[in-house]
Amino acid sequence: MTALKELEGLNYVPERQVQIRNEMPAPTTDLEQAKRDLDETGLAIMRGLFTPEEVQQLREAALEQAELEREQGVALFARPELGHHPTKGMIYTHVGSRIGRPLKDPTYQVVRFLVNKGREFIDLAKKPEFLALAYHAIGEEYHLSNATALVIRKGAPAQVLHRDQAVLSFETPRPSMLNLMMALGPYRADQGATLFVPGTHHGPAPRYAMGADGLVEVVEDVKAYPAEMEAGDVVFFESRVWHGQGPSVSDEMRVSISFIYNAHWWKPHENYPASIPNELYEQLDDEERALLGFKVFQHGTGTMMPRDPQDKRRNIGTAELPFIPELRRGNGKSAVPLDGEVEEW
Ligand SMILES: O=C(O)CCC(=O)C(=O)O
Repeated sequence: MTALKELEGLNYVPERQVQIRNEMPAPTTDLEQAKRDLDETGLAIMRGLFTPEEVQQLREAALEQAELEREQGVALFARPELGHHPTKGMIYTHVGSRIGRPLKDPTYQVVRFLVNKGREFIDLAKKPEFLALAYHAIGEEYHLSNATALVIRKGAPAQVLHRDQAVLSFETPRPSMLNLMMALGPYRADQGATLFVPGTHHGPAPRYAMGADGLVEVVEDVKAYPAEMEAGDVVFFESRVWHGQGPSVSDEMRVSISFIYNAHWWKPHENYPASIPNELYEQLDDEERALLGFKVFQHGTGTMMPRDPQDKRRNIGTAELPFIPELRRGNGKSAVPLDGEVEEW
């Protein structure tokens, strides 16, 4: 008899038996090798995916956006010497994080929602090798969770080692997300190259304690290795492997783009169905909308309803819903049947 979980459509993915390696993988141009590295070490570095011109164009676009966000007082940045904001929370775990205009170059700046900030970033998120490794790691349907540019400058402290799926309080047999970091210039240890503890993707999660300086630190005494890369290299890492941004002591900026893809049932970091401008929505094809989380795969997770009778945003992969407001006799509001027609059965 066929086991229920093996029936078509139930997303049964057999677990892979892998030999865990506690060493950094070498950069590779071979996608199959990258898949093996990801399985065995929790990360993989790919080389040769981009021309120098492509890297330069992405770098210029990311840096121009970052500069204008600073100029226009809407930058998400950190300057550790500022300490905690008197009233507001931190951006991620970065001490001295602020939203506004930095009065001097911040040690950390993140440009979020890149998909709203240039067609080239959406095209980049569709790179076949990125999608192949996302599917390989996650093992089922997924969509984009996060698209950011990062600029790290001298004085940036090391980020606390963490797992990207740290919100889960239990171990998972597969990762819920695949993260990648593309180097848009040199990506050396002295510039804060991402640090990894290879082989930690098969658990347990790091434990944390408050250090003498009042900052959170990892209890385990582990060796973390920098993923040093050339411009255009990409490090892919699954959401269970321990990692964190390294400290920068260099006058040369570290510039990178990060994408996270997550399993279709995971709450994404960036809620694109709620956040992308109408103008962009209308330019996207169905494949792109699916990548941004508009597709409903199974069990109705992520179902949308029109926000007003004119709303054009729709799910893909499930029945379209009509606009239905609060209906009370005499409140003057009405529902709008689909296509203006009521089906009677
Ligand atoms: O910037 C990096 O090197 C790593 C970033 C990261 O892991 C994070 O922000 O969670």
